Amino acid sequence: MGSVDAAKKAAAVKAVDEYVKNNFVLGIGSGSTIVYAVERLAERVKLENLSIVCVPTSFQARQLIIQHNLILSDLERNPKLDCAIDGADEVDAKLTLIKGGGGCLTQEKIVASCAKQLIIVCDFMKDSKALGEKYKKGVPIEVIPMAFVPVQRKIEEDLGGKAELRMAKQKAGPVVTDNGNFILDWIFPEKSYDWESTNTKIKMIPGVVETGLFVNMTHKVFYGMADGSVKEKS
Ligand code: ABF
Repeated sequence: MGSVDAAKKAAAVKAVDEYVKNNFVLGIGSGSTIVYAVERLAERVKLENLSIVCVPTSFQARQLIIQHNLILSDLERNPKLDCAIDGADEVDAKLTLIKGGGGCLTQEKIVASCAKQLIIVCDFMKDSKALGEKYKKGVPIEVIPMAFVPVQRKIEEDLGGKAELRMAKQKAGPVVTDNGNFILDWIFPEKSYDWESTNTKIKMIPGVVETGLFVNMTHKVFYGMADGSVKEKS
């Protein structure tokens, strides 16, 4: 296992060990780090005979829950979560996140908004002073397909930069989310932003479903470090 994967695993294990308690309803995020979190969760459920109900944020998360024989639920049955554990593409000094590199930002934000605490697990490469410093692919924005061109134009005219339609591998067509929508990746031009108001501006554009900016939502971040230790920020 490489040092980045070991870092992801260390962060995920620590977060699950510190935050998951018996009888929790738990949001399960998406991405590669969350795989380690679900593995640890399954281990603890077995060893400690825990009763944990899991609400997925994506098709991937749902598959992980099923593969590990964990209890699968949804927001209809469990609209209130004790905790959500998820990954991130970048975390700034105020714990504002860019999420959605994997295209599941809308479900991830909905699940996080239903949780008492959003716990982020990631490797040291996601830790930055200002968004854009580490993650170069921009802010993911989920849009209704018929609106992608007007949304692109409004973002570029009002906020500057470039809002690129995310394409599938080999440019076979646009990436389609689990909700049947497209994703624009907004490459933003400035070095520093008021992310709360920027997020609101983007969300007000008709056709925008959700943004990958998570502002004031994070309770704690576990960063796995290259030396195997884990740094925590809240
Ligand atoms: C999801 O997975 C995201 O919102 C983010 O795009 C990504 C992080 O993945 P990884 O853990 O693979 O870095 O949580």
